[in-house]
Amino acid sequence: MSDSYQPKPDHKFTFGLWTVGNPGGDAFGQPVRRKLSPVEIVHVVAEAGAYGVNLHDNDLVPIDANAAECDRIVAEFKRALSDTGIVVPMATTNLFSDPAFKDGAFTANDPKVRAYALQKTMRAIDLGVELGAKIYVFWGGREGVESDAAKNPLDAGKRFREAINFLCEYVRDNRYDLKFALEAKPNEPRGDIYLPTTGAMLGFIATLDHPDMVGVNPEMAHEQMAGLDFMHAVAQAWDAGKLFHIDLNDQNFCRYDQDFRFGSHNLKQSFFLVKFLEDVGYAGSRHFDAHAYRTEDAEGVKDFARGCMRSYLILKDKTARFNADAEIQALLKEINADDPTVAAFAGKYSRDKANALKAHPFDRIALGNRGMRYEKLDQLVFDLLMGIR
Ligand code: GLT
Ligand code: MN
Ligand code: MN
Repeated sequence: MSDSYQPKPDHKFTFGLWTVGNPGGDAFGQPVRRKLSPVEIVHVVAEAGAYGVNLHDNDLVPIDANAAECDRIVAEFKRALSDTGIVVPMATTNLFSDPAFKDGAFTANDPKVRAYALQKTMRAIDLGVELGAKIYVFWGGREGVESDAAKNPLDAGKRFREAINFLCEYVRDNRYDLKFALEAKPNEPRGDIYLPTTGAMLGFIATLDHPDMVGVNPEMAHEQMAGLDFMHAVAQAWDAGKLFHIDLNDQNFCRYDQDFRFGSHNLKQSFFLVKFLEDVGYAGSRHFDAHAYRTEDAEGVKDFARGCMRSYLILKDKTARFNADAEIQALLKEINADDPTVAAFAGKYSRDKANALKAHPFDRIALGNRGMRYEKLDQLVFDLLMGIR
């Protein structure tokens, strides 16, 4: 593999313990790979050249571990971090695996489950902060329904809001340097999950007591499951100042949660996403929330991890080529050219401006006849991505 695509810590590439550690079980079949310990995963990720690992509380500490076991596991894990230089930029809570959460966590109908979810999350926040995390993700995989007879979405929304408000206060009270990032998903494992898209999350954040502490963690495959353009969701989050974290992966549109290697499926969408992140100067983690195909062994897992980062770096290189390509840039300039005959109408409203615009003659037929040259532009992008230019 070419050296120019070698990952470095500055690239901020991270993997979840649950991603590289995924043993390949699915709804129809057993695991196919040995379960790696958190310490082993840290070494795999470090050898692949990543910057960090992210974790759920129970990726590291089993849900039924006692205090002494917990201390031992955390100490061993910290040693692996310091041996390798791997950091933990993000942490989260597993509020979906245990049967206690079968009807949700913060939105569960049983108030004891809701209280337990808060307790588990406060403890997991303490652990994440201890490990150095600055971002705390909330993915509510069980926060939904199969039947709307079971739960009123207004109640669910109120409960979710109360939980996030409570936890924001907990972080403030403890003076933790921690921000929250909400991750949307349309369905799976619930039939329908509340707040199913990044756009829905952004609307919800505005209703919180401390909206400044809360942003989003958009996941590529989750928007694609809903048939949406991921880069547009990311752009809206960026515009709102809410792109606190990002989950990169890939998948076929409108299917189950495939979590494929980044760059493995939708080449152009992946390119425009990388281009967006690089052009705006997104400085957060590039987290790969994906896993190796079930066909792979331990070596295939390494191929998967290296492949995610390599594809990102290749697409970053393509971004630089796109931005430096004289023909593409000339075409973009032509497409976006200002028109002095209407320049006076742009920008802020004034009554004079509105009156002048209302009186302005437009050649509607000519507007409709203009060719936009997008076919040519898009083919240039294709040629560039294929290495022809
Ligand atoms: C789970 C889910 C991911 C979330 C993780 C964080 S866990 O694997 O599919 O999209 O980001 O809870
Ligand atoms: Mn996913
Ligand atoms: Mn995710």
